[in-house]
Amino acid sequence: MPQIAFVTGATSGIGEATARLLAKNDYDLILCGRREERLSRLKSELSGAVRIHTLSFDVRDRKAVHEAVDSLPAEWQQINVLVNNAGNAHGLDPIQTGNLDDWDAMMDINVKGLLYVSKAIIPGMTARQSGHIINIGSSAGKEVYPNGNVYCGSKHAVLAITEGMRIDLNPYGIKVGAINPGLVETEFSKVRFKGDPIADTVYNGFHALQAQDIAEIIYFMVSRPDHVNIADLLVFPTAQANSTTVKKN
Ligand code: NDP
Ligand code: 8X3
Repeated sequence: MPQIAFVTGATSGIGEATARLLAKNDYDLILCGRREERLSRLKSELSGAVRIHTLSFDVRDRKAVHEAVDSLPAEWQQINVLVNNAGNAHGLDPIQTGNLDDWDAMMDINVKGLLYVSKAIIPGMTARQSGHIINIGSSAGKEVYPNGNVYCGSKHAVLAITEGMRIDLNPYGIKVGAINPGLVETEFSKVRFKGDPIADTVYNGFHALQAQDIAEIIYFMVSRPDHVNIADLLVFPTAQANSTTVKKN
């Protein structure tokens, strides 16, 4: 029977690349995001050899998350893999001038949204005593950089929650791991800089990670044998040494 993967943030970037790669590797997919037209397009494109089910909800909305997961038809309920990927940075300001709406967005989406989705899906995994949860953290969850304050806080929280999940779900044989990427060229900077043209310059002058690079790591993680759990991965583009050191042409 094909495995079922539930991918949040599948409408662009890392989530979309992961959806494409898992589909190529015979996973049936539950794809989530707010932009319904993108979900429908992806569904038409990927359906065929594998089955695709789409769910449109905002991960900040606790009720919507639970209603979406509860709405899954019986044949979609045995979720083998959860990729908690939905998230973004909002703004890049010093703490003293930070925007409260940006702070709310980052904590509500990156931290609480991840928790709501996990809370809805984990009971099925504990009941079946199997499953694999992969949380997309960030190098910003391992170190703090100037003006990164709250985004870094949200990703440090993702890492702590990942470790907590791994401990608490250990008796159930559920694998839990995190991938913590550095700079990946996606729509991330467009969101962070809210349409400011500076977003187009972030990946200039060096070869940034691509969404496909992270998708390949996710596939590597889920394709390990049963006794192997990749718990925590930090991955940079070769040009990047840490959050503030990037070798540019
Ligand atoms: P993108 O902006 O390309 O993708 C973000 C995805 O998250 C979209 O599919 C978006 O879907 C979804 N999303 C955002 N907010 C919500 C919400 N409120 N409810 C539901 N879905 C939401 O960025 P990336 O692919 O780069 O980001 C994916 C993850 O990777 C994030 O967690 C990010 O923090 C992390 N990351 C990114 C790095 C980078 O440099 N790009 C580096 C390290 C980590 P929609 O708008 O349709 O809802
Ligand atoms: C995204 C990478 O360096 O913008 O998590 O924080 S960074």
